[in-house]
Amino acid sequence: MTIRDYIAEQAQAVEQALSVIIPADWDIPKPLRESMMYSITAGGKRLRPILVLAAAHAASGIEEAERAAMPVACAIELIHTYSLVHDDLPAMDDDDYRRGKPTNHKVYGEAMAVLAGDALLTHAFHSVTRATEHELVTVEAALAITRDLAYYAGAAGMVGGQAADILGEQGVTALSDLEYIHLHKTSDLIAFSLLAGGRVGGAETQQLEALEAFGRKLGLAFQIQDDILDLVGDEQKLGKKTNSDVAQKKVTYPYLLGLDKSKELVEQLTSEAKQSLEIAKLPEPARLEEIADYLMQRDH
Ligand code: GRG
Repeated sequence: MTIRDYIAEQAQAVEQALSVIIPADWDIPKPLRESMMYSITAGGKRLRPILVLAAAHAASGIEEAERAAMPVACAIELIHTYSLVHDDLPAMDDDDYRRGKPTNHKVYGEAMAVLAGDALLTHAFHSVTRATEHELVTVEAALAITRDLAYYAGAAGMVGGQAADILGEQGVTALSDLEYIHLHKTSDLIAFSLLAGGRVGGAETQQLEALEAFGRKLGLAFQIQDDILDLVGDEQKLGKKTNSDVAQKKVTYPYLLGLDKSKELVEQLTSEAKQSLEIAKLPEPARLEEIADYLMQRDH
């Protein structure tokens, strides 16, 4: 199977799991449930959950580990989705479109969008606990994943990166400031995905460290590629407006380094990421390596 087909197949499995992630028998106000489901089912590449599944398989050498990892894969997509809903709010990036559709607050109003984001975030932790229903996932692994999720998605992770971004707006001039923002805002959820997949797959401590490093570098490469696509990408394919960074006077890698150097950096980071993966010596690392190459060449 080609990597494109693999990604498409895994994305479909994730979509299926997400479509029933909120229990049908929970008594939830209708607009809140609708607002949550609107963003959960709005599409997206499902990159982070696919990385969880691929890492679980790579670390265990067992395909069944993908099924065991699905609740954790859904959890990271719930966190990612909440972050997008909140990021699009007028108090933050004030965007009208996301994933090719009107943003959550444009459809359900600001208050419901805030609450839908809150509920998606909370539900992620519920989903992690359900991973223990599969015999491959120990309670210890689920506990470690819960702790990691709180760390990588929280104040020292993605939320911290977003705060640094807002605090530094237009004041960022050093590459190191920009790197801090990207490492936390983007890389942390990707690093978590690799780490969590590794935990489901029973990876050893050193393998977990190498997987985390793989994710961190891959995440940085992914974000720089995102900045590049904002300048030279296709609006149709991206599902959002291009040149938004320029319009918002955002300091990005292409702004600080130029387009060519930024492209070189994406290649360099991808290569470094793959070196970290090699160090992990996983039983079946091929798909993870292919995903790294695929992301470097992505156009959306
Ligand atoms: C509001 C706490 C809080 C955090 C917001 C996600 C985020 C942090 C901001 C969104 C803006 C942005 C460009 C963030 C960097 C991460 C990133 C590249 C998000 C887009 O991820 P994709 O491309 O999106 O995986 P899809 O739609 O494919 O899931």
